[in-house]
Amino acid sequence: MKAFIFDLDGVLVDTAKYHYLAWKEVADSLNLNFNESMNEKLKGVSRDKSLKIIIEENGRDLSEFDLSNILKIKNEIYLSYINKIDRNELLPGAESLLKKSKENGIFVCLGSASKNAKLILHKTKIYNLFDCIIDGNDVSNAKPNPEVFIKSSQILGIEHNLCTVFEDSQAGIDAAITAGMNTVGIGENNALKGANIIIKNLAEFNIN
Ligand code: B16
Ligand code: MG
Repeated sequence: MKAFIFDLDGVLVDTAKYHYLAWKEVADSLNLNFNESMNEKLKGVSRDKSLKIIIEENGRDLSEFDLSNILKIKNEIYLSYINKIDRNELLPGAESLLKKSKENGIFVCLGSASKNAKLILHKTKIYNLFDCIIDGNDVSNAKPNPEVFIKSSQILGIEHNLCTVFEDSQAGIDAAITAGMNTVGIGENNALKGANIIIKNLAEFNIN
C-alpha cells in the first residue's frame, strides 16, 4: 500500500447528523416527507443528487430555480452547525490513523463528495495532515462515479491498486471498486457490499 484515501463524512468526522438536521428543516418548510431511512440514501451522495432523491421520493416536481434556492438554504443551515464544530466531532481512531499512515510512509488523501470539506478539516484541525485533498469542488461526477478517487491517485502519482479507500457509503465503496482500488468499509453492520474488509471505525484498523 502506498496511499490511503479517506472519505470525510462518516469516516473521519461525525457530520452526518448535521446534514440530516439541515435536510429535515428544509423538507419540513416545504411540506416534504423526510425521515431517517430516506436520509440513509443520501450517504456519500452529492448535495444536488440528495435533493433530487428527496423530491423523487415525495413525487414532487420543482423548477431549476426552486431547486437551486433550496440547495442554497440547505447549505446555509448546514454551515450554521458546521461553524460551531471542533475536534470533538472527529470519529474514533481518525486522527491517530492519519498520523500513523504518515509515519509509515503512506500518502494520505481526502476523497469526499462534500463542498464544505476544507472548512471541516480546518475546524477539526486535521487539515495539515493531508498530502492531497479532493472534494466536491474538484469533480464533475459524484460517487458512485470513481472520479474523486482517480483524481486523488493521479495527484499523488500512485497506481490504483496501491491505493486503499476508507468509506462508509455504498456509493463510495462502488466508486473505489470501479477505480480498481482496495476498500475498507466503515460501519456498525455488514451492509456495505463488496468491501475487502469492514470495521466499525478507524480505531479498529491495524496499520501493521
Ligand atoms: P456538501 P462524504 C458527503 O460527504 C455526505 O456523506 C453527503 O451526505 C453529502 O450530501 C455530501 O457529502 C455533500 O456535502 O453539501 O457539504 O457539499 O461522505 O463524501 O465525505
Ligand atoms: Mg461518507
